[in-house]
Amino acid sequence: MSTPNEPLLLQALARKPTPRPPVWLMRQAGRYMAEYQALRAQAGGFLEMATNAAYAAEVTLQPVRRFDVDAAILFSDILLPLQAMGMDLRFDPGRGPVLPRPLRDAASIDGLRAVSPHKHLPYVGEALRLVRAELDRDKALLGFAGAPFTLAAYAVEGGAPGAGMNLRALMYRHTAVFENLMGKLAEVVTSHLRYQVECGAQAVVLFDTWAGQLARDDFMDFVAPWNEQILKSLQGLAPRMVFVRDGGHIMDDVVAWKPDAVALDWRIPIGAAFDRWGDDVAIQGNLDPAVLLSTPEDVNARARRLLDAVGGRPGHVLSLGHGVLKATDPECVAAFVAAAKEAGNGAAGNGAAGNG
Ligand code: 1CP
Repeated sequence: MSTPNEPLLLQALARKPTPRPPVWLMRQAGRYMAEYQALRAQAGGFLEMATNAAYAAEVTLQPVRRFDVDAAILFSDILLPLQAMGMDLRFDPGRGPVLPRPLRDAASIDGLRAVSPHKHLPYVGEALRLVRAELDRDKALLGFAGAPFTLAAYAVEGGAPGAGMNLRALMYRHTAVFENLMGKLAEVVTSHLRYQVECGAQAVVLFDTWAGQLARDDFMDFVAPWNEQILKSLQGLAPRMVFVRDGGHIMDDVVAWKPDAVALDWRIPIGAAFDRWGDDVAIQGNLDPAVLLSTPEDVNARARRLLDAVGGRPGHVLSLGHGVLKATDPECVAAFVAAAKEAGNGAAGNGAAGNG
């Protein structure tokens, strides 16, 4: 049942008809915003900002204030639970995450510690509470975690996974060790997501950015059971969204886990996605983030074309197919958000038949 203040995003995740599609962007807080850069400099770095609840809350709210998006996503990173498990983690400017002691053998994986989120990740819960206190009731607050395979990719490669061959070697040659790692990660991910819901997250996103690298058979053998288990254990607690980059070949299988929503990257035509999965799940996406390197006019036109392809079918969340790029002009983000806001005026989507 729809309640007056129920955030538009939550209505869409329940596939209720909405007056316009809700909109938010992956990595909506980030280096393309001057106010983010300023706060990051003040905090001393990314990790200092993410592990301090006051900074994390403030930066979470920055894009909501500036663009009036329909959701705030906790400012954090999927890799922080690896740090909580005992791994060294740093973020090098220009290079991204670095884990200088990657997991390559059974002993290092056995040595990972079990995580109690309220004890080892307390800044996450605190930041969520601070954000909720500031956030309008019609905005949704999102929590998230990396899925076990994606976390394993960073932990085993020691940073950005690239082709991910160390992980693949572990997976194929030392399958029991790989499974031990996946089991430990699945446990941490589950408790971390539960903790976020307890602290105010109204929906959760499971990011499996790197699982789309696998052939379908391997995805089914090595990835699917863990993700399905995590989703099942959260069923009824909060709506669950799954993102798999490069996942066109396994999206039928992802939908079969019965998540509440799937987030698509830009390679999957969204109209066809609604034809195929729109009765089963809500669908988020999926403009190529590189389009936001063009002009505000182009971005707005491309977003409207996307909305036309959806044709106002319920269960759509307008978003990008991956995170906002650092070189993005904030005016292009504003133009993207405007396309969703204008859709309610019959300009595109939600029952309007025209092509803009
Ligand atoms: O300021 C900086 O230099 C840090 C840049 C940055 C930011 C803004 C990193 C390092 N993480 C984040 C925030 C972040 N990461 C969020 C916050 C909420 C939001 O969306 O606004 C979220 C949800 C993530 C999730 C994340 N981190 C994923 C999954 C989703 C995705 O983008 O695929 C992944 C794979 C990461 C790893 C990571 N952390 C940071 C970087 C630059 C990366 C990617 C590195 C790589 O290419 O492998």
